[in-house]
Amino acid sequence: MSQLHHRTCHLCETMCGIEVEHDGAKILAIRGDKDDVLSQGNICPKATGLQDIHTDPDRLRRPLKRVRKNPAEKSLDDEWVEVEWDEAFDYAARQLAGIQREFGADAVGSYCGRSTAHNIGALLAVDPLRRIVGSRNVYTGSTVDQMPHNFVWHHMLGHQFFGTVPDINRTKYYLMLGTNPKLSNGAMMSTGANPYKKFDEIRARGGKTVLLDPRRTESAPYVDEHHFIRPNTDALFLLGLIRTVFARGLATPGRLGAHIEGWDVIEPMAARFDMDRISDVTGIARADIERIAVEFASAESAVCYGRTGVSMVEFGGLCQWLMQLLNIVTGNMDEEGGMMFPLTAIDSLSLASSSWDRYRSRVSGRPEFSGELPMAVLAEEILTPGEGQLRGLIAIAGNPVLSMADGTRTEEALEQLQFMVSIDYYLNETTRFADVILPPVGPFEKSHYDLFYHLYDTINWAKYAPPLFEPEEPGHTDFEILAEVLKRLAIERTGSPVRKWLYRRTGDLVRRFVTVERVLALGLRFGPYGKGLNPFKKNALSLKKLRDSPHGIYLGPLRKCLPERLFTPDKKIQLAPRVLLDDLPRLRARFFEGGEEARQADSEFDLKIISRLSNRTLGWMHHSHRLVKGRNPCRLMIHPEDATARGIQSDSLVRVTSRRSSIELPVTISDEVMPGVVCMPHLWGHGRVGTRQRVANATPGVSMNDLTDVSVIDELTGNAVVNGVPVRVDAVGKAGAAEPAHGDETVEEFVA
Ligand SMILES: Nc1nc2c(c(=O)[nH]1)N[C@H]1C(S)=C(S)[C@@H](COP(=O)(O)OP(=O)(O)OC[C@H]3O[C@@H](n4cnc5c(=O)[nH]c(N)nc54)[C@H](O)[C@@H]3O)O[C@H]1N2
Ligand SMILES: Nc1nc2c(c(=O)[nH]1)N[C@H]1C(S)=C(S)[C@@H](COP(=O)(O)OP(=O)(O)OC[C@H]3O[C@@H](n4cnc5c(=O)[nH]c(N)nc54)[C@H](O)[C@@H]3O)O[C@H]1N2
Ligand code: SF4
Ligand SMILES: [Mo]
Repeated sequence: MSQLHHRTCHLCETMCGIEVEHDGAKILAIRGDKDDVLSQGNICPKATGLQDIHTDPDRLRRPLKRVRKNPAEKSLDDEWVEVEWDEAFDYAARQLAGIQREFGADAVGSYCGRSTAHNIGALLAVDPLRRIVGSRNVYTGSTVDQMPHNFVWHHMLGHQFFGTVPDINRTKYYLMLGTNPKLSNGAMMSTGANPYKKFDEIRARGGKTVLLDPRRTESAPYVDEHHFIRPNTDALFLLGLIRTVFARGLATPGRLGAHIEGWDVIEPMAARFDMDRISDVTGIARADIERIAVEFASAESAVCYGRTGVSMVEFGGLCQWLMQLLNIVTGNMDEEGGMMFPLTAIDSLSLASSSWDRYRSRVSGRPEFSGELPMAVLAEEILTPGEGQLRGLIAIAGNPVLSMADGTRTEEALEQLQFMVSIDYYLNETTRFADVILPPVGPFEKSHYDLFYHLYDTINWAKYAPPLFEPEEPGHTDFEILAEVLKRLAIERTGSPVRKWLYRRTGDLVRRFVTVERVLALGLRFGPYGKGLNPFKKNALSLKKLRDSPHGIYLGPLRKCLPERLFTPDKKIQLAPRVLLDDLPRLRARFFEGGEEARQADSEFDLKIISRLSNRTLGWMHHSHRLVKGRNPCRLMIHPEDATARGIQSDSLVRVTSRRSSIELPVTISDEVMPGVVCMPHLWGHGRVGTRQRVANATPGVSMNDLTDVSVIDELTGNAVVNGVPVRVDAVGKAGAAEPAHGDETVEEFVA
């Protein structure tokens, strides 16, 4: 007899409600949950692939331990043996403790990839992980993603996670930069899938949507205006908008006037950037920039939002800052239809700290941010000998060999590690460098609450789902795995019998009494909608209520909350933090003082490559056969003029060469990209020696991050750069016969 289970898809930050139809342990179908408070039945194809992960025989269920052929070094043809959990935990803890005893705390580090953020158990363990390991070598996927957002929120609003979310449900003017919502379904703004439907609603209430992207993306057909913009030049476009807003007398601080610091600096700052030059560099007509500025400032409400195309670029920090400036100087901060702040049911902000430059990385002196260092320094910290060298790593829920810029360097570094523990489902491109792999329970074998992604809600709401299935084997959640490893690490590291006893006792108590459900119950009780210490409070939100509401509970629209909720010591928005102003000369030097021209004259790389999401899938979902069937999407998109100039034809195989490396792939010739720009999907490049993932390896593709360069980062925020990377493209032969269409059509095919 089939039954229905409701939960949230945890694959991306869109947080769609799914309905899982199952018969006992067998999943029959995954559909959109039409009663879900947020997504109302909308989902994307990726969610349906979760059932393949559930059943995939290659998904690890027991710990794997590497048996080295040569004890002195790892080799990719080393054997792996399944071991018992207890042995695996002990082995990991003993090895890591040994490294720390001999070389100090910093010799062991941690890395958390994107799937950590979608996993409440893993998230709850992140703080203890940092504290117990006690190392400065802390890395996360944030610095290959959204760090510029966090950096700007920290400096302007006082907390790295006090994030602004576009009030898409009420805005009258929606200006988007470097985001492709038709494929991504919106990032750092959770709407449920198909946010483009919201564009129709904006139009229906007399509003407008404008998109800037070097590619006429799948989202372009749904907006009122798409403009091509040259990669990495958005900061100038934004300065042009701000300059025009002031020049036309349209700047207004609005309600928050008394709570803004630095207003007077902005107009002269923007006035230093000449409009004609901005137009030349960005490729957008001056009249269009001025018109968009006036429309934006004159709209009843407006919001400017940008995502990975304006964060994973060399001026990512400046872009994120200037977008906030535009919103603020047009009176659209903390206003309906502008940028707003969700009020989450659990106050996750108070659980996280926010800091900058308290210490620096050992080798290249990069500042820490909120206790982490940029991923861009991970490899050098491993490869550079000396005191404090990173020798051991605990890596969780990420695949940096494919996802971090400069994948080959990441491989080189991971191979050199003395010891690596991976907490992951698969023996993949990254975990094959581990010494032990600890696989957590499957995606339906754990409870779910989006502790992190509710921070990007476009409505206030909350939802909880219990596990659907018991683990097939005596499995452990990410929380349990980390708790065990950390307990044993603390015990192993100390010489004191009293401490050993204390750590064992504390660890056992944690394992016994700290459960995700207890933490949630407490968090909800003391959150803004909970009972707190008042047992008589009516209608308070509780875990019990969430359990009884499997489609989630609506907690109201986004509400104004400034200046009260600001985290800055003076309760003012810092419009012009010194550290951001100080980055402007770098932008000027590049585009106003001949920097870009000098680089181009000096370079054999005459094209810029940008990234592209895969339509129907996402990094680790390449393990789902239904999501990857058909033609591999790894094709280089190139403009017809650029193709002709290089003798490239529609059936050509091309070599793309960057300063770092080269890859070969077939082409798609299309005017969907601007001349001078090429584009390809990322997170491919499977089929490597020593991996155990038959589905992903059957459609390998090539890795874009073999081209990207870790020595080029956003100097301000330390974020990796994966858009606008200089490359050369040459035809090298013919690609194989055209394969059947996959979900990565051109826009024309996509819309047809
Ligand atoms: N299908 C699918 N969906 C996903 C994911 C996935 O892997 N697959 N991943 C999820 C994750 S982790 C994230 S972070 C989000 C990302 O969500 P989005 O940021 O909305 O999606 P992207 O496609 O990365 O959008 C970046 C866009 O920026 C453009 N771009 C590149 N360089 C520049 C530039 O210099 N300026 C401007 N203006 N644009 C530029 C690119 O052409 C691209 O269209 O997607 C999430 N959703
Ligand atoms: N060139 C280029 N590179 C990019 C980007 C780009 O636009 N262009 N985008 C960047 C962005 S936005 C992101 S978010 C990153 C994504 O990059 P990563 O964070 O590396 O994400 P995935 O490749 O999806 O790898 C996720 C890993 O987590 C494991 N996993 C899945 N669920 C769980 C779980 O519950 N527990 C544990 N322990 N493990 C789990 C999977 O097996 C897989 O190994 O890529 C970045 N890299
Ligand atoms: S957009 Fe797709 S992958 Fe993201 S949460 Fe919704 S169904 Fe899952
Ligand atoms: Mo991401």
